Amino acid sequence: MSKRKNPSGTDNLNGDFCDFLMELAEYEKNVSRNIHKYNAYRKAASVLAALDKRIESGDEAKKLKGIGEKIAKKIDEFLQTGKLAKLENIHQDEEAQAISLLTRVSGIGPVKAADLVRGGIKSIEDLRNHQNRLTHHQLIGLKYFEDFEKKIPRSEIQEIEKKLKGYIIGSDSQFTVTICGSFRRGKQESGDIDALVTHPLVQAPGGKKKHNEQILKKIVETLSDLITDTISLGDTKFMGVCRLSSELPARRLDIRLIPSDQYHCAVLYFTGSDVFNKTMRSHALEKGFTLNEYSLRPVGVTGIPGEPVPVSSEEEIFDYIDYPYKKPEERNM
Ligand code: 8DG
Ligand code: CA
Ligand code: CA
Repeated sequence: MSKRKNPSGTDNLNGDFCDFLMELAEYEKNVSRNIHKYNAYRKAASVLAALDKRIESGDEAKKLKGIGEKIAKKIDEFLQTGKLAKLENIHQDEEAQAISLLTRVSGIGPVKAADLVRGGIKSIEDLRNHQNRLTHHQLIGLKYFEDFEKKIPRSEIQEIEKKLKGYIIGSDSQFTVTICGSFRRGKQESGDIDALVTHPLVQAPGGKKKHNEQILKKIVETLSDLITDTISLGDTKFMGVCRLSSELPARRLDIRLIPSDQYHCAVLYFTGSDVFNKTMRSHALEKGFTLNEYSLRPVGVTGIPGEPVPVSSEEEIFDYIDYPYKKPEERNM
């Protein structure tokens, strides 16, 4: 059995089920483009990963919230045969395999991947021979394909964090910098680096875009030691590539510039996990609030959201909606 850990750090006794559910989820997202099935498989995997006992049958699994008839049947099939016919078929399907492969390139989504495969472009080598079909982002994804597949060790992100804070806060002590994503949830490895930055002078959306654009541009300039490529640079978001040293792989880095009054909602949102976010958002709705990456707003009887409530910490958001506070490390659903 797989030695995967579950979110609380103990062995995931259902790791093999989670593995096939996550593989099915990726297939639904990238090949079928069925986001509902994608979410259903991921939800089921997250429920099974959190269990402290091994599931022995589909019927037993079906009693859990988030697992229905179809997934229960797959669990039975897997228990009886050790595999899944559906996955075996997918593995034999050359076109599905090619689409899955191409979506691993940063910037290539399911639609573009299907389009390329239809045009006979099915491998990384094919991409290298047809670079005229790729956008700037996709070209960078291709250039660093091998590097971006490598997970980033926590210790390396800690180094990058030190540098980011040193340069940014060194340029102006009123900046606040938080690395969110799986890093903030305490993971030992991450796929990329999600940095959030705020400053009292950052304008709210609808405010002066040019002003924010200048702030973000200056931030990126102070990081020239670290940043090797820019994918895109706007008034709220930098997407690019950073590298600590020439011996280490290049890493994907996003920097988002957030107005102060939206900072805690943004930190909460970009800390994730996205399954956790979904759970918290639906809890908020039950309590009469709508929660997103920008704000927490009460929803009146008319169903129209009111003005954002003032938020001065992450804990306050939990308080408002009567949700027991969860530390970032407890949000790995
Ligand atoms: P990883 O990079 O180590 O693979 O994991 P991650 O840090 O949890 O995932 P991410 O894709 O970098 O996204 C960062 C957080 O952003 C995620 O934990 C929750 C939030 N988020 C959502 N939905 C989405 C979405 O559709 N796209 C992105 N980029 N982020 C999202 O809740
Ligand atoms: Ca991340
Ligand atoms: Ca990210």
